[in-house]
Amino acid sequence: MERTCILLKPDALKRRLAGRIIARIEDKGYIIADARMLQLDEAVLREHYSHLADQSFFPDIVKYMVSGPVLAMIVEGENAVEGTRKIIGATRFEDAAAGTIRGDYAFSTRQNLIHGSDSAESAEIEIGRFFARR
Ligand code: DAT
Ligand code: MG
Repeated sequence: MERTCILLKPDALKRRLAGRIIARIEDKGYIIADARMLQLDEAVLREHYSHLADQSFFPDIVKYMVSGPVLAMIVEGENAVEGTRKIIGATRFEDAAAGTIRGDYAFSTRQNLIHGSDSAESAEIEIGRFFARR
């Protein structure tokens, strides 16, 4: 059993895709172990996206990610980190295969609907970051 941290980003909620995205995660056999709506701020995004802080597009990511609430979830299952990233699809929306969440719904790389942790270690850090607050 492994845990991962999933965020449904502001565009997923604004476009009312949350139900369909969660259905794909559940259909694959994963369990939604916890969930909460969060309004993120720049400080937490600087931590969460520290690997991108030097990129020219970083301010745009922050602007987008604070534009509305996100739905943070703890998702559990065998190989949950790798398995959910397969369902999510590639970062660049042009590269995301049909049948993946980004491949089927995203039309922008910045606004690519969903975050999934990239390792079991980052999953635990992210769960601490988003589920210890408030
Ligand atoms: P992922 O979300 O697939 O783990 P990442 O961690 O490399 O990808 O990047 C985090 C987010 O930053 C990504 O979901 C969308 C945004 N992003 C990454 N590369 C980008 C780019 N070249 N242009 C615009 N946004 C980008
Ligand atoms: Mg990432």
